[in-house]
Amino acid sequence: AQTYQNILIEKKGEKQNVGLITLNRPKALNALCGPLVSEVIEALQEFDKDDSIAAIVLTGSEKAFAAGADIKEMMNNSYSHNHKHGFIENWSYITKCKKPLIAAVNGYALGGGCELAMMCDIIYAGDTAKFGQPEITIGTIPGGGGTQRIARSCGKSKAMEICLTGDQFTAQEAEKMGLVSKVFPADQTVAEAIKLAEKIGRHSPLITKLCKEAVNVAFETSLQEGLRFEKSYFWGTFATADQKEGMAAFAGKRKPNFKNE
Ligand code: CO8
Repeated sequence: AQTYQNILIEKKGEKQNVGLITLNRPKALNALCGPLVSEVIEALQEFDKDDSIAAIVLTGSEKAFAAGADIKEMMNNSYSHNHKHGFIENWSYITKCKKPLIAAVNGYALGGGCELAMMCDIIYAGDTAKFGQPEITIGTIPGGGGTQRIARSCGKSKAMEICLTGDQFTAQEAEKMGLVSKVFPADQTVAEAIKLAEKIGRHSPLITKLCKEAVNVAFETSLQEGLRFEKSYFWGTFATADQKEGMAAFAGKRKPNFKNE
């Protein structure tokens, strides 16, 4: 198995079908240095390829999901360096994962940490979680999707308030504004995220991937184009064995046995 310096990798759940990635750089509150992000991308790609894995959970510690991009690592970057090396462009690989990716957020999710959570498909938060985009307070702006993803999920006023003040906000506020889907006592966040992954994992892996892709299209196209995309995938599911199995199981009053085909 691969050995990592900044993350831990486990298989969880009754069927060991949930991939768990734990950010593990406690000295820097899981600040997202280059090597850490590369390891997250590699681990995600491994789990995405692994047929025994149905869904993936990404978490940090109880103190910090991640306190942002690594300020000390980037503070002396120049514009031309960032441009030449595509600084943090590799982050977008995280959004290329085909399997459901759930963030289980406890503690600080600031700057790049908040953006990393928002790259995931579903966010579960512990009741002590603190979100925020503090980049403005250190003379920069969000660079990992913060200005765009908050605007799309919470609207203009919230996005402006969060990005222009840099103020932290609580898990409860994040739930109210639609950024996170559920809040739990902090010591249960990861277990609940694993349970959610297991529930999703009972469905056809193939159909699950199509469904995830269809929802994501909602954030990238007009409504008409999105509806057309949805319809083509919906029709397309009827070319799969798992659609035949799912509907036959319903009609036969039995549990489906999906084959990922
Ligand atoms: N980068 C580097 N080191 C950090 C970071 C960080 N973002 N956050 C914390 N650390 C380090 C501290 O320097 C400290 O190290 P040391 O012990 O060597 O001094 C250690 O972690 C512990 O931190 P604190 O002593 O500050 O812990 P506190 O509990 O007092 O405070 C806070 C916790 C409030 C989270 C505080 O650490 C803080 O404000 N951190 C910075 C938060 C921030 O501004 N984040 C935004 C960074 S900018 C960004 O993310 C840009 C995104 C760009 C795109 C992202 C794609 C990757």
